[in-house]
This record gives sequence, structure tokens and C-alpha cells, in this order.
Amino acid sequence: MSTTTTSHAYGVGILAVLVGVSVGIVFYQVYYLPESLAKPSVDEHVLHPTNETIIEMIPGSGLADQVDNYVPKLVNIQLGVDNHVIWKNVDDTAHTVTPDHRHEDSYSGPFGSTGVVMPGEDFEFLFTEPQEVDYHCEPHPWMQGKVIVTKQRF
Ligand SMILES: [Cu+2]
Repeated sequence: MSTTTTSHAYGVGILAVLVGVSVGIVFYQVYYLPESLAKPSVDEHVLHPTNETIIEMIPGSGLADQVDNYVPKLVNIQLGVDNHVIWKNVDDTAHTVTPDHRHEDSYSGPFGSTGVVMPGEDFEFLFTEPQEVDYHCEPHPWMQGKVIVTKQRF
């Protein structure tokens, strides 16, 4: 009687260990492995820069004869300082932030707004490595801007 109980408990114990190990393996393969392969390790200062860079799409940007649209049009930013960039649409027309050529940051992924940025809305992007990107507005191709990202200068 007592032998049966003991071996039963033993069996349950083995089963629990097996289930635990297989859950661990599945977790490792499904969650940990792809994550660690896909995302390069990025410095904490780059992930959480001290400042933001704000670019406004100013009122009248949709007019072809207006010179200013993305303000500032050219930004030089430094990793760990102001590499978190926010495009604010303060106009009353929808705009996009679209790269001239397909562009990708190896941590943040493809660059560009998905669809339009409505009036009063933002598009933000975290640049994590040195790069240059030329961009424009899809409906208003005369709206053009450029971001240059460099390592922190001391
Ligand atoms: Cu536009």
C-alpha cells in the first residue's frame, strides 16, 4: 500500500519535472531566442536619451509655395543625447513621414509613419545607430527633411 503511494508520488514528481523542463525549452525557443537574435544590444543611454528632438509640421505645410514645412528641416542628433525624435503635426492637414528610400534601424525597425499623421498627432522614432535618412511627405512631395545621427561627441 505504502509502496504504491510512494511510487505514485515519485511518478508525479518526474512528470512535474518533465513538464517544467519542456515549458522552459519552449519558452527559450519561442520567446528568448528570437528576441536575442533579432534585437542587437543597445546601450541604456541610447535607449533612454536625455532629450527629445522635436520636428514640427507647421501650418501651411500642405501648400507647395510655402518654403517651411518640417521645422527644422535638417536635424543633427547624437546618440544618447537627443536620438528620440518626435514629428508633431501642428497643421490642419494630414501628412506623412516617409523615407525617400526604404530605411531601417537595426533595433527600432523600418523607419516611417504607418499611414498619415493626422492633425494634432505625432510620429516618433528612436534612432539607435549612426545613420542618415532623407524623408518626405507622401501627399506633398515638396515637404522634405533629413535626419543625421552621429555618435555622442564629448
Ligand atoms: Cu504633407
